Amino acid sequence: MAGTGFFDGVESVRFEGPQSTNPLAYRYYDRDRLVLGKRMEDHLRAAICYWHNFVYEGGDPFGGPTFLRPWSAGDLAAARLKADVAFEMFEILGLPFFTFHDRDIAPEGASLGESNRNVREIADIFARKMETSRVRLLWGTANLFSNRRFMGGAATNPDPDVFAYAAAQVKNAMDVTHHLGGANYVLWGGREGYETLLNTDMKRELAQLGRFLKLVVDYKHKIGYKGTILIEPKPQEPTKHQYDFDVATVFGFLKANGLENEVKVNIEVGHSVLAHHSFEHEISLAAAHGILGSVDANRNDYQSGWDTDQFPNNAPELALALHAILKAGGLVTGGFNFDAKVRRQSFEPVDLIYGHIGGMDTLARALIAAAGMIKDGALDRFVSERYAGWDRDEGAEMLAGNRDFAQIAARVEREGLNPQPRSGRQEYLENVVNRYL
Ligand code: XUL
Ligand code: CO
Repeated sequence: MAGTGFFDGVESVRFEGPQSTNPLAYRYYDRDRLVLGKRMEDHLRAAICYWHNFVYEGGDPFGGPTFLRPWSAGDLAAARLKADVAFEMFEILGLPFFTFHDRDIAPEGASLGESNRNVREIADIFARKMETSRVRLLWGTANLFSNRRFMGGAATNPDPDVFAYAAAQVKNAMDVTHHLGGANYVLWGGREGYETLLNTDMKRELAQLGRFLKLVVDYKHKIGYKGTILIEPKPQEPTKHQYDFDVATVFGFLKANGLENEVKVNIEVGHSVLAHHSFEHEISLAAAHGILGSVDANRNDYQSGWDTDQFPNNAPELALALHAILKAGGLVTGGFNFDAKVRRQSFEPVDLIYGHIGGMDTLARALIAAAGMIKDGALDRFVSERYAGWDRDEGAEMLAGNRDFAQIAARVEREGLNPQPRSGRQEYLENVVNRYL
């Protein structure tokens, strides 16, 4: 493979089947395989992220970079090299999408104007490369958390000039996402929260955040952007408390601002864990509220208490989430973005490839298992029978609001109602799930 030579010796990764021992092949991810009548690639819509692969250099709080990438100079020439390497990696992995923050792809300039020009210059390179590549943009976003100007928040900053700066930066990132045909635009409130209530007016900050989101939605319509606006919930880190804590909090916030039909959620596995929810809980709640948008696929260490962004490798766990996604009708504009990074000691280019192969095979196995559960129907049948009473007679009348307390009480006495408990059958259902794993 000609090009930068960064991935020298690594061939395109192909599907070879479960019996393959080739570490550079997919064993389960077979993009054209039909699952419930839809291609695997179209179910999963997997994306490779820019930041963990091409920006993260292996640093941790105790030590600096270990990866020593050839683009670490951080200037525009380095950004061009990074773009070349990125598209080589997209080609090798054969995944259909990528994602980025504005600051991932191009260096910050001396002014916002210069920064925006840098972003657009690299985005133009992307556009040219996309003419000959299959890869598409799943989503773009703006980094409103790394620069020190955002230390006190972006939209929720006490200084309105920071709000304005953030708006100008997001405008440019939305323009670029639109230009590249991005299927979604993401807002993760990196520092939209507080460190201490002693210096914080929470009421004002929530109003500012609501105003900012309305400006984003207005601008989307103004430029005719058809993609989905997504909020990515996270309960903490970097701030002690983030306002977009979890799906329930984000839904309440959207309702309060009348935006529940305009904005959906991008749910990250590790963020769910940090909020003390299971990933499938967050998926199911978003689906119940009609705001399931997209997924940031990764896994969190269950002991660490921070966001470890590891590659997914637990198919049984993910199968329950995939089951919830399939039940909800699947992802539409969304997909599975690998918001995952290799560990600090995995400094060789091939490690980036291994990470994604493992992640894809895990997603594929989870999808196959979930499709089996859907086909079998035992889980769905049990649940619909469990609630069947609400679909008819007095159950339906009560739910529709056609009975008041007095009428309900009168009927209970008249009919001598004495409801008997029924088993929740948890163990039976867990055994059904295990048939497919
Ligand atoms: C941070 C995180 C971000 C968002 C995009 O925890 O998940 O990378 O996905 O800003
Ligand atoms: Co994320």
